[in-house]
Amino acid sequence: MKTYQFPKGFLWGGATAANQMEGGFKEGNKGLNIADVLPGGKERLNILQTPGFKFEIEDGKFYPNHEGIDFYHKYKEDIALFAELGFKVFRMSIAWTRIFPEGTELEPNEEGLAFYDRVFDELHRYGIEPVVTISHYEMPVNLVREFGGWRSREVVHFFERYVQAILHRYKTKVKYWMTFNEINSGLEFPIMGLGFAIHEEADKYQPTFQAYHHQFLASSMAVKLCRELIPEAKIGCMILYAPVYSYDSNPDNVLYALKEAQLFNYFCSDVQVRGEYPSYIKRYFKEHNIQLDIHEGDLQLIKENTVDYIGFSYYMSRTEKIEKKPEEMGQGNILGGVVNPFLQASDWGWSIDPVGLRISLNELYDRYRVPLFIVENGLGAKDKVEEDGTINDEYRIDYLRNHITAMGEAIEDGVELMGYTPWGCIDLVSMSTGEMSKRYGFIYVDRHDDGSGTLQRKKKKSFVWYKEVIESNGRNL
Ligand code: BGP
Repeated sequence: MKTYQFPKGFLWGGATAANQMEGGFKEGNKGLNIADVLPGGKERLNILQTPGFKFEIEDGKFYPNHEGIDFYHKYKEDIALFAELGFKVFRMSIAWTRIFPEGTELEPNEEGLAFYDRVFDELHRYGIEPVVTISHYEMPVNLVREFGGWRSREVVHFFERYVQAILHRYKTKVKYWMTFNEINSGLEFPIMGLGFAIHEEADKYQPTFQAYHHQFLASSMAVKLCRELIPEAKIGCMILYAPVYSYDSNPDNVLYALKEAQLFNYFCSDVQVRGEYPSYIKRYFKEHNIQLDIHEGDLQLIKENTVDYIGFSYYMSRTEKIEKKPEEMGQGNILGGVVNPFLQASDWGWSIDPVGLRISLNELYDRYRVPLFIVENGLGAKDKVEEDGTINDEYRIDYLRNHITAMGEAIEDGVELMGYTPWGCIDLVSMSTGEMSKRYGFIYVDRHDDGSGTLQRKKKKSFVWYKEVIESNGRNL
């Protein structure tokens, strides 16, 4: 088998998000965030994709994110396992609501700040660098209710206060930052990314793009503050990237795929990396009657504060044609598109396409010429614990091996790749289903969809394999 040469100092690790793992949803004065008020199961996907959802907690309902996997209390045990895997970095997010429970306070919550101090110190004890997402689907519910989420320009100021507080506090502890998780996903899941209390069909245009303008300002502000406070740090954007293939060589379909890619894959990173609104979006704005409210100085702020690197998630590719027949659509494929006859799919209908990762790396690097960081990738699967207690997740090893091979090839293509943090390195609550049974981890957590389980951690077969991958810097796959 061919072996690959990964750069010296390559950032191998794993990725998580506060709302999907911490639990302790009311501990340490934490306020409620969006994920805290979402149920699990089929209901969740409906909510994410349907207009009109109101954020309230219903008594007696089970909310999986409330307890997560209890990282809030078990972080020492988990970090020891990450250290055993040999992680160089650990991607996590800070829950905004631990620092500013309602989002609007003038002073940060000391208990929240102290929790992340403990986590960062524990990581450093093992020489693991944290990679911190500032906002990962964790907007305070209060800002959603009172301000309509990112529709309101006022939220930029609350966010700035939050960013000030964490950059200041952790300036000696965190070298790698990212602003908004999968910023472009708001085009698919406005509730998670943009914090819309109500999302009517008409909101797809004017309010959505106005909210994006506010997020771009907030992101640029974070970059600016980061450069001032921690000049040696690197701060990136984070996008959900899925290369868009045309279903066939019909030029109309090819053009359609290109337009979909411009809007979904590139619009946000064009602004955050190139520092200006792209030319193609002007026509889109005109056709959908979108007129952004842009204040003096906004465009300059965006221009002067572009990101250092692109963090992105890669799970699947997408195949598009203009006229889609219902029988051509994939089951549960959250990004839409039609089934690609050349690809297999996961149990959740996400196409499995390692070559697509090499394509993505080439496309992104050609376009932007800034370092890339794969901060999410992996296979969601139902794992079985055997009678002898082992978990033989060969399918996950195959998936990851093929994707790491694609990374090796892309590096030979000339792509500058900083690191790789597979998603859900420890099993956690799924974002789209709100369930535990869609697992990604090297570490199994005994926790089930109905909330039962001991929360005990167990190493899967992939644990041993990934440890060896890191130890050999990607040579032994
Ligand atoms: C990304 C999100 C993560 C994560 C992952 C897997 O979109 O950034 O939060 O959950 O997808 O998705 P899921 O949990 O739905 O399988």
